[in-house]
Amino acid sequence: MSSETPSVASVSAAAAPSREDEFDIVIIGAGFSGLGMLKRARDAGFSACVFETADDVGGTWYWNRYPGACCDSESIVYSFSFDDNLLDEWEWKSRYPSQSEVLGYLGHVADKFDLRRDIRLETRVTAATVDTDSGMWTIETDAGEKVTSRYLITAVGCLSASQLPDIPGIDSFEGVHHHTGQWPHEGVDFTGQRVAVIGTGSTGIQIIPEIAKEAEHLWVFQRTPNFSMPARNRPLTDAERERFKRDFHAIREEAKHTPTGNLFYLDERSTFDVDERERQEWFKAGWEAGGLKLLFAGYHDLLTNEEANRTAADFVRGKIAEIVMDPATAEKLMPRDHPLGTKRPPIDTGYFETYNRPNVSLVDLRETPIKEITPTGIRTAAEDFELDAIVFATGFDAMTGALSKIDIRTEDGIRLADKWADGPQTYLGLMSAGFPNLFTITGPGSPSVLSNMPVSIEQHIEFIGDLIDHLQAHGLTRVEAAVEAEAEWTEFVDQLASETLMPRANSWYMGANTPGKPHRFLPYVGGVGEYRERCAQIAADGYPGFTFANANAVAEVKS
Ligand code: NA7
Repeated sequence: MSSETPSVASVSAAAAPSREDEFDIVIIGAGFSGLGMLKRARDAGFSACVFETADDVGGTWYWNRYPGACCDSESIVYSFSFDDNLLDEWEWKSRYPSQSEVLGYLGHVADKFDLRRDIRLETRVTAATVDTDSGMWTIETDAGEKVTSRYLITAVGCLSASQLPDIPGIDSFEGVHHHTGQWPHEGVDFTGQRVAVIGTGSTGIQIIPEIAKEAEHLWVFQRTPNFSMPARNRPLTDAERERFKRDFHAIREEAKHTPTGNLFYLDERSTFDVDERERQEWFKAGWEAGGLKLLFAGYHDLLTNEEANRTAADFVRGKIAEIVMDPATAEKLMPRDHPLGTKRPPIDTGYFETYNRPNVSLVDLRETPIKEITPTGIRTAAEDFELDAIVFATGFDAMTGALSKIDIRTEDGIRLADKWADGPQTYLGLMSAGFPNLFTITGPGSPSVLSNMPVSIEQHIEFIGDLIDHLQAHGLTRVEAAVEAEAEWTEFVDQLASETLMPRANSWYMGANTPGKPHRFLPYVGGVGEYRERCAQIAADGYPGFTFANANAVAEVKS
């Protein structure tokens, strides 16, 4: 949008509230998505405002500052790609960036592009109501503000609504207790303390080795053992850093078209195309390379064929048996109730080795469930544990949790949360019928959490930005997902997932970790590259599946 073009809000405004109460675009959240979207909106000449609950930018990297917090995508692909200067001046230190490094990067992005002036920190959006005829949104905050906006874009993150477990007595504990997703800025000193960690997902697997170094004793309360693979994190060499800068665009272009947005390609061979010896060598090479290579650059049928999956799962179980010295503990740490990769696969630094420490014990909650939390500790079916601190690494209401915390509704009182009561319904994970001019960056039904997030986030930002430009260029102000397109997409997302092993686990991908949530596979398994091509084709074809209307919402047109 050129600077001469009147803003969409000024075109449609009936009364004339003060400028700061009326925007072309309101964005919720100032993490990767919100910062990138703000930059894109501003570059296109739109007035935009970001609301952010925290007192600084960073999103998930602001909140998850627990010891050991680290990204599990490699730094070379974990960044914005829209600005060459940004690329040139930023130096990633390690193969996988730590939480503080990513947070520093996002702060730098906000400063470099002067984004902060359009971000209202410490302000939670509580409600957003759309006039379905015009598509205009009214947004309310906990600061008592009320603003209007032509477009509302949620950039709330897929894993931001942290969840405490529903354990009796949880409020009675008198010691130190924190959820990893809301870690105190000043840190927590566990030196000489008796500590419990509940949860062995990606977060638990990162924090457990760190706490074990400080605590007098650490008890890990495990409900489901997890397949974890060594990250093999290390400092980047100068030569690597130089190569990354030199070849960045080619590398990024490549990542955009892979299944996961990382530099992984599935092997063309099936698991049983090769003999046992070759297969073992291949798994070993993946394990030694570190990260998720074994799975995402492995045989192409690992996530679709149960027997194939079992070969890789057996390999990882064998590694657990090799690393953990006590056979009984090793056995308890071996996942047997879900195929490899069907829960979010963690990568770790010394996770299984931690159980060889004399100050670490594993409590298997399948054998001895937690009965209650008491003022002094945790009571299981077998034992009382006296504790100074409890760490809840118990995860998030994933993909829909942060959205459902906002009262998103139409003026007629139809709530998005009610519409999604049996599972989210979206077109491309981007829009939901009945809620015009609302976009959900990395929403349910998009590749999102099955991918390297910045690659997926940038693709959504580009798609949404181009779609809004398209509206502007055609004198249109209202866009909505068509009901039929949404139904087809939702069905397609389900169908694709059902062709894989992914729905076999009680995972947060399935909503299974949140009491009362319907069990539906939430992200799109078709892959980042394939999804990108679909979206590009839809844009090239004039956006079939979306319906458009002009400024006065009189004539609905299909582009
Ligand atoms: P996850 O992956 O949801 O892991 C949460 C863990 O907490 C998992 O082991 C759960 O066991 C466990 N949990 C949850 N509730 C309970 C109760 N009530 N009792 C015992 N154990 C419980 O969250 P993370 O924070 O580790 O990771 C989330 C994502 O953030 C991660 O994948 C990255 O993408 C970043 P369960 O498996 O449900 O039996």
